[in-house]
Amino acid sequence: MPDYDVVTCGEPMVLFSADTAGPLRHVSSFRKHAAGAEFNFSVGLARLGLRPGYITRVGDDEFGHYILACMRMEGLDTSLVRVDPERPTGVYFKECRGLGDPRVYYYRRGSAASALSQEDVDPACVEGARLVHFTGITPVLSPLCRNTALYLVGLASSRRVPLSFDPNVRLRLIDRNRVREVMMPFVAAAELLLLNEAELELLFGTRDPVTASREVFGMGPQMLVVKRGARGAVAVSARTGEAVEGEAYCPSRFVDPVGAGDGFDAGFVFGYLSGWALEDCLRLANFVGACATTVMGDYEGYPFLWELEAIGLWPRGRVGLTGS
Ligand code: KDG
Repeated sequence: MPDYDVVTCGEPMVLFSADTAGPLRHVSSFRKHAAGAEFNFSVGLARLGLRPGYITRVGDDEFGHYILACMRMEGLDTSLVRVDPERPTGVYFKECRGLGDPRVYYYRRGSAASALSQEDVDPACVEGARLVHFTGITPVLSPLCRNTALYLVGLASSRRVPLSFDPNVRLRLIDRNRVREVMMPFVAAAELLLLNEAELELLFGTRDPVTASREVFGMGPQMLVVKRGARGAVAVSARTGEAVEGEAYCPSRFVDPVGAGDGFDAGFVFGYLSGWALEDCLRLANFVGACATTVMGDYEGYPFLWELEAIGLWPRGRVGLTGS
């Protein structure tokens, strides 16, 4: 098994994005992509030169093989992926109404990934890893997935591998009233908590990062990062108590916001693990997030390391984990 820098676990899906705007009942052509929060995050890291380990399951169907092919194309290792002969690969559709965020329709109940179990997790995969990353999507896929997620969190903690967590609340998958109960064990286990303002309010009753940070730091995390979309992001560190703001990066073309949050997480985690200053972590995170919005797919727009160097986004005098 290769050594991974970051290990994550979640459901990849085939995404069909509508080619034309309007309710899906009137859309007759779609574009096929691969997607899934942890899948996107893994691609974001791999494009920056890290080695993510992505634990998942796909069906032994055309879509499962498509996901595997996309992983290989992005340089992701596939040895932690199980192919399930019985259950199908999950699918989701993206509708574009031009009325705020696109609407999504999931066809994932009973999917191969919803049966992710402890047997799918080789404990050796976290040996030597620098971080385990989770989103709150995995624990709400099924009770089995929730246990698997908790098992992986336990493995990380017993091996002193820090955890980053993004609740990524999907109200189509979880009742608003259950969000706190399901997410808090992951929040408490995390060193790094990344979330948007709506999630901050759901979990901590405020949209203000500094106010929330008091409760957050009391629970365990050492770093709170709040994503504010077009208003950039704020990071608060428990060590200094200081809030550092990072401006949003304004792309010259905006197509679709889905995937921006996962790209942001990948950019921030990359800088964090490289020991960069918070300003630089936020700058990279905002940039990767912005790149996601320039295309219809979730991750295809994420930047490659050489592009960051070419446009001078690489912090002066800093090296990344890869030493490039
Ligand atoms: O963050 C992007 C994800 O929302 C998308 O890829 C689909 O994983 C997904 C989900 O569960 O919503």
